[in-house]
Amino acid sequence: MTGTTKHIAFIFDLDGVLVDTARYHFLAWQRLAQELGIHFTEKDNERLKGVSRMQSLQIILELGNRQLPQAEKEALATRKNEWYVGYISRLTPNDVLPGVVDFLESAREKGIRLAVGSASKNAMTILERLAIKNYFAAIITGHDTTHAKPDPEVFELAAARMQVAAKHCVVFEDAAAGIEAAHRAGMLAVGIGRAANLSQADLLADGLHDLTVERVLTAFEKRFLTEKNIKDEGLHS
Ligand code: B16
Ligand code: MG
Repeated sequence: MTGTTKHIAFIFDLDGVLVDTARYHFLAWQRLAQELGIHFTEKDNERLKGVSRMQSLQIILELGNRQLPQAEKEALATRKNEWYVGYISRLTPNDVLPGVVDFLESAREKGIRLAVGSASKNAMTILERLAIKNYFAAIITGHDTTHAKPDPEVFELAAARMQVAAKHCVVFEDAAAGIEAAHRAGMLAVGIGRAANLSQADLLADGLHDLTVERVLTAFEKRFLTEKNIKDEGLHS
């Protein structure tokens, strides 16, 4: 894309896009499942990606055919989270996924606004541990939303905070529910990872190391902008 891109925003999911915290979620959930006598595998863990904490617990309880009162479920989710917080306290800037910092730098140089849209209530801590928090003009976490992906709330909120129109936002997501949320918000969706369930994405890449900002902007132009509205909306200077 030529000209400036100051009215465009990139919104990144956290787990699976900027950092791989899924293995820590797995370790903590597995520990809880073991205590409950429920068999829980890495394959089962795939179903928890992008899913909220309470929904994740519900999936595990269903695997074990168990029903528990709400208060007990909340206590279990809190226990799991304490273990998880212990694991992520060991994160360092070396845990940022390959290509992320270069990609963020390149986008920032082009004047693109950057945000995080994550289901995690631990997102702020994780971004601080990774030392990448300052790249983002908006950080929306599980504390800010009431509806989980595929509801578009998290991405709509990110766009509103940045004062960028939804149609000018691009979402980077590793979970099918996140791709659906992006589309429901009227945003372009870039699928990150190899999962077969990302087939709805507008563009696919193994990771940000496998992508350039230019390639994303080309897909963005193709999808959303005709030559006419590029001129009308002043996206090019
Ligand atoms: P927490 P994302 C999601 O992060 C994880 O993929 C998912 O496995 C987790 O259950 C969810 O956050 C909630 O996390 O327990 O820390 O609030 O992919 O939306 O960045
Ligand atoms: Mg994710």
